[in-house]
Amino acid sequence: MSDFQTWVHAHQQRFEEVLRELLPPADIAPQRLHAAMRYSVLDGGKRVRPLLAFAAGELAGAALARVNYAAAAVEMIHAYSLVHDDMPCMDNDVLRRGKPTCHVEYDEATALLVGDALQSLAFQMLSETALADDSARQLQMVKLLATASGSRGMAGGQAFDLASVGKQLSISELEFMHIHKTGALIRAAILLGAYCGKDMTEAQFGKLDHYGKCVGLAFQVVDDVLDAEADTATLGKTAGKDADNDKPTYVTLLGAAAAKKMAAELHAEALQALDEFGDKAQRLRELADFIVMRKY
Ligand code: GRG
Repeated sequence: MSDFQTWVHAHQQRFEEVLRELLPPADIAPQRLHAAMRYSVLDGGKRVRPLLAFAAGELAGAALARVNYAAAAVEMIHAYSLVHDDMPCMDNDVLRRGKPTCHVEYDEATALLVGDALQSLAFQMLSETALADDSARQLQMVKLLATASGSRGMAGGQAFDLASVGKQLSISELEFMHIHKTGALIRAAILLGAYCGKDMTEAQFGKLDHYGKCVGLAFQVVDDVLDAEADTATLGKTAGKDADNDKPTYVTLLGAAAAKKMAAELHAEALQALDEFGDKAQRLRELADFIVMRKY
């Protein structure tokens, strides 16, 4: 295993325990809802957003105990979005993270509540202990996650996505959609990790944010390529859904080769944004490599 793989593996395992502790126990009422929340968050997923938060936290010299809460908040928002996205009123999918989707394993009403409750819990995570050196910064963190996940972020991107089915979008419209639907939360994960640490200059936060914008979009471009080229068993979710649902993607708009080239360009731009940080940004560089080269 490379040093990076060891780092990823150690954080994934450690973070799983953090999530187990932070989620409500399944034997406390309402048991079924709590069990469904744990089912949807635990034992699955690459944990890319938490890993980005941990790497940005390392860069900013943040205490791990703080970043745990910020990363958990982001992962809970992400898990809620997947649960809702899979429901019959949206993407209507039966497989997620290699297991039946929440509404299939439980029922639709429970899946709806799982998303609602995870969203609330995310904001509890960001507000119940001190995560930043001053309260103004922590308030900014709460606002950042709210904006990134709301109608001007992820939920708005999802609305745009639902409205785009069967339509021909321009590249800039597709980019707008994905910067919101997928990119906003990835970008927030990075800044939240960094905000847990020592103050950086606004220019440095700007560089980190630009890195986040590039890897967030690259993540989606690669997702489009994988949806078209990988198989269901490898992805742990249904492959080929975009074409089946007549959704515009980077592959349908540009073709697979140009989409891969775009991912490579975004990767290079992301690395460039980290230039001034030196060795401290090594994990962020490696995560950018992983996001672009991933196979699932
Ligand atoms: C329902 C408000 C609301 C939003 C849904 C994120 C999202 C918005 C929908 C998910 C649909 C989708 C497949 C988007 C493509 C990119 C993406 C977010 C993939 C899933 O993220 P991964 O690959 O998943 O990080 P894991 O399971 O590894 O955490």
